Amino acid sequence: SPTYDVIVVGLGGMGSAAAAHLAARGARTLGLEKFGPVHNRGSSHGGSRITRQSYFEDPAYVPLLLRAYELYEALERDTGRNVATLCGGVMVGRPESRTVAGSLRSALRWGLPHELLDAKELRRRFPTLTPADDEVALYEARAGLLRPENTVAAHLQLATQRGAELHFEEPLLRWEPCRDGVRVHTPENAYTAGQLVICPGAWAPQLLTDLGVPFTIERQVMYWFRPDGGTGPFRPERHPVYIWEDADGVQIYGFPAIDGPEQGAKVAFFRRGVPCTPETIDRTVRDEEVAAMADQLSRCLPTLPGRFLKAATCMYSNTPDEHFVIARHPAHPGSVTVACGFSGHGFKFTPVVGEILADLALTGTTAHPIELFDPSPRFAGDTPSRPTE
Ligand code: PYC
Repeated sequence: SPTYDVIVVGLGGMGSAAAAHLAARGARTLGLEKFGPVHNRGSSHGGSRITRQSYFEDPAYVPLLLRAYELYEALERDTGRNVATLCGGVMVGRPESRTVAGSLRSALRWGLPHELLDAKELRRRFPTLTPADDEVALYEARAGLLRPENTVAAHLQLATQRGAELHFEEPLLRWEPCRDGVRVHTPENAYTAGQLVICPGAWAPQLLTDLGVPFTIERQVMYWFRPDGGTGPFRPERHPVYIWEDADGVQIYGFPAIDGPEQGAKVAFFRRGVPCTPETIDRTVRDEEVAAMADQLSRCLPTLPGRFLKAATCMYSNTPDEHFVIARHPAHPGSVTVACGFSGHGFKFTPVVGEILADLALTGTTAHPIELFDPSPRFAGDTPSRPTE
């Protein structure tokens, strides 16, 4: 059976980046993907993702973001594709909210350029935003958006150009350790490799049963609206991306109108989905869901929900603490590396995760700071935070 240095399972955001970085280092790389290239069945579609550096989740993410930004530029240069648009971003809420206080903590800890705006200044700069008087914003000029489909396509393009073999519509059935590494079975063939890199996305509960991480897969909805008065004030030249936390801790996030007036502007709830599985996720979006989003927007971006255009679903793969899992597999530390549990905030890291996975697979270690993502100390005794179907 064919033999490789590394097999990458899953060619979505993370796996496509891993394949590109592995191939760039000269590794004989096979990528296996259950669906076609750049598909919309997982967590790497929907036209836009936020990127930002003043990271409210934890300052430990910041060095990785600084590297990711360098890699967005390299990816654009090497492929000619548009990956990142740094239109600026605001993190809005009460000063003590996780969104504002956490962003400020990271900005100060790492000396990142930022401005604090009070409600009046926020309204003046961005008239579509209507904060309450006790809300503030951290503005970051280098925040912005990524194009997820272009990013995946760019990494697949580089992987292929650099000699990786990519097989689509070829799902992993099972794998087992063998004398020289791992043996991987698909409906088409069996392959052996020294190393296996598993980037399962929402299929983590099925593909990583022995990892000991209680994942919760969540259905999320993205909404596109045409604002009252048109998309003019929402053009990316004048409108930031935003994450907005209300007094109850509910977060929404959204984007400028990046695809012209007909396509409107995208907005969604952040971390507020319902448990699902990739097989049973309900892809239809109900009127009540659209109404709930319009109601949330009426307080903070009242012109946005002028006319509902469309909605789409995707999945988050949550860990109980919402931090990633990127590590050698604790049960197979010599031959298997995993990247999973990105908990709804991973896409912006794809190129640097690709670099880390290539480090781990080829050398067993990485110079990047990934201690936070080690699953071993984190989940002993945990059960899924919410029941899955
Ligand atoms: O990571 O910035 C982010 C994000 C916003 C909404 C979902 N993820």
